[in-house]
Amino acid sequence: MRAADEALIVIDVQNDFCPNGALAVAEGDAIIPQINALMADFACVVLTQDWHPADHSSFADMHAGAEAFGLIEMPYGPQVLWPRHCVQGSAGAAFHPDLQTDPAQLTLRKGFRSGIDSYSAFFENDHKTPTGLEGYLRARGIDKLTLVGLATDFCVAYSALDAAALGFDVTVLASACRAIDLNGSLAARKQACLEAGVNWIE
Ligand code: VGL
Ligand code: ZN
Repeated sequence: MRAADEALIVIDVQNDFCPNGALAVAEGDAIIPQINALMADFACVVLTQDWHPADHSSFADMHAGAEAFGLIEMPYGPQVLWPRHCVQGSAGAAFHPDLQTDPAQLTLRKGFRSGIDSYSAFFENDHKTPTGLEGYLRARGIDKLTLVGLATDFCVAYSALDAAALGFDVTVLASACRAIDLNGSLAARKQACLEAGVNWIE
C-alpha cells in the first residue's frame, strides 16, 4: 500500500476514447487491467471524466467548414477541434465497463462549459479556471500523484504539467496510458513533462 499522501489519478477511461468510440485512442482499453490492479495500492483514487455539453466549442461540427483534428483560435488560445465525444449522459461518456469504479473516492468531471475545453484535471484550457482538484488533494494532505489513462499526450500530459507547476510530485506511468499522437504531440508533451520535472516511467 502506498503512503496516505499519494493518490492515483485515472484520466478519462471512457468509452469514446476506447476502440469503437467517437475519439478512439488505439489500444485505449488495453490499459484497463493494469489500472484496476493499481487501484488496490492507493488509499486515494480519483477518476476524471470528460463531460461536454452538446454544444461544446471543441466539437468540429460546431464550426462551419472546419475539420476534426484542425486547429482554431479561441479567446484563450489555440484549440484542436475534435469529433463530437463524451457528451454528458451519453454512452460514450460513460466509463469503460471493465474499469473498476468502486475504489474511486472522487469522480471529477471537466470540460462542462460550452465555451472552453479542459484537458487538464486541474485547470481549464485558459490555464486559469480551476477545476477544484488541487483543493481536494491538498485538503487531504496529498502531495504525490501517479497519473494513468487517456490520452497520454492530451489530458494526461496537461494534467501532469499543471500538477508539477502546482508543486505536486508527479509520476506518469506511460505503460498505463495510450496516446492520440497528433502531429508529433506525444514526443512534444513527453519532452515538456520531462522538462517540468515529471517522473515519466515507460
Ligand atoms: C481528451 C481530446 C479531447 C483526452 C479529451 O482525454 O485526452 N482529448 N478531449
Ligand atoms: Zn474532450
